[in-house]
Amino acid sequence: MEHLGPEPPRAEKRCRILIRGCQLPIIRYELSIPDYRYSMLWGMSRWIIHVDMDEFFAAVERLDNPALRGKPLLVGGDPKARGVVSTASYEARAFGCHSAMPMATAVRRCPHAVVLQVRGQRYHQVSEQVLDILEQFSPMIEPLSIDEAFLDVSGCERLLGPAPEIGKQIKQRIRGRLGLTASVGVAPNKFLAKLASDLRKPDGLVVITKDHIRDVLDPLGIERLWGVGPAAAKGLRRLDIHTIGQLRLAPVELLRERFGQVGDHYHCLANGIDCRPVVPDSRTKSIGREQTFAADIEDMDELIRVLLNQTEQVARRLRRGGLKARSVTLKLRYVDFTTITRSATLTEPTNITEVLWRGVRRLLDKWAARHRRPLRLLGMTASQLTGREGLQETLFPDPQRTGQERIDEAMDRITERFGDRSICRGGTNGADRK
Ligand code: TTP
Ligand code: MG
Repeated sequence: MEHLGPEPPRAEKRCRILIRGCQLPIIRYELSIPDYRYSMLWGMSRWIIHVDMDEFFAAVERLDNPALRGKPLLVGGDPKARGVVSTASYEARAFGCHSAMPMATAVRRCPHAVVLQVRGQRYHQVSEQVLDILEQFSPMIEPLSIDEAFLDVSGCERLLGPAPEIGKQIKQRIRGRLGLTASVGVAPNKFLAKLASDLRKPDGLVVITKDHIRDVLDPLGIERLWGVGPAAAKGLRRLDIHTIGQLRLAPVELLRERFGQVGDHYHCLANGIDCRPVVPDSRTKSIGREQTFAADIEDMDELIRVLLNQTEQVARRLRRGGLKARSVTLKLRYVDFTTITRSATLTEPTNITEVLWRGVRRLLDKWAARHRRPLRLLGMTASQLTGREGLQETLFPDPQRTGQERIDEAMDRITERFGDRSICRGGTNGADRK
């Protein structure tokens, strides 16, 4: 773990600010910040973690084929069809290959590289597994792209330990459960956390504490500021501003004059201030799992085992996100790639494994009775999601249902502690069950 910079002198002042009628002690930093709100939010002492998987597509390819270990990999489009590089492994980067470069150029630079096609579905599957792990640490997760996410772990310390320790645990769990490495940044806000995760790639863990912000930021080039693209960087250089330190010292009026409101934003970022909250992915409309089989499957016991396992994972994900689903969908793909879906609406929204399973199992049985054929893909999705707050509690709770909830809780605890494969229901190890 790396803490950056020496202890600088603290320039802060404690004051009291009235927020919605309650007095909160707030530390206001003595900076020339145009908007007072920034210092208010800053005083609230958040801990944000940014997780970014290392050489993601290439790492997944290596995971699935250990013979690729140590070899330079280029994952992307066909060099003959003007394809571009999606990921260059670190071995290939040593030869000057990088993302978004024409594959033909990359192959010229590193002729002995293994060129692999993008397998989007597989990367999404692993991405989901990473999110599953992150959800074990905080419900406040904002996925940014296929291989990175923010977590707000403020307030999790009592349960999980200090934020840097949580960052370390996240890395360990991703490595232990998935065999992949992630770079993690831990800091008081999103901008600094994202910057931190990028400072010691691969397999890094960088913590930026409030006291070290200037030491970390000042020497960095302005292009490291989140949101400063090539055009803005050019504009700043024209003002003779090349480093974040120089930007911090530039008069905010000058920045405002040159860049409008964005000038204020640059000024705040250069001072290490970013009050943007972590926004959990509220766009989630459904949660699903699917599996493409290496060899087509017709055997019902086997299909039931796969489907029950998927249902357990989906139900667990719902419970962790505080969500309930009103409908379930079964997805089936035949050998000739024809894909069909079958949906059912449940009597009430639920995240109980048993109830979701009954719904999806009924759909599978109905399909099997009339159309049973070998399958190359099987999947299930829970949709029409509702948060807990939108649901009415039943006046007289069904005793069987609360029993099932207790079973789910116990299984979730075991899974969280020992991993996905540590415990399974009767049906998932071959026995049929209705
Ligand atoms: P990145 O996190 O930017 O890159 P990376 O994970 O390959 O490498 P690093 O160790 O530096 O984080 O992007 C994540 C994935 O997104 C990457 O593996 C492939 C995909 N991607 C593209 O398809 N095209 C692109 O131009 C970039 C930058 C990424
Ligand atoms: Mg990455």
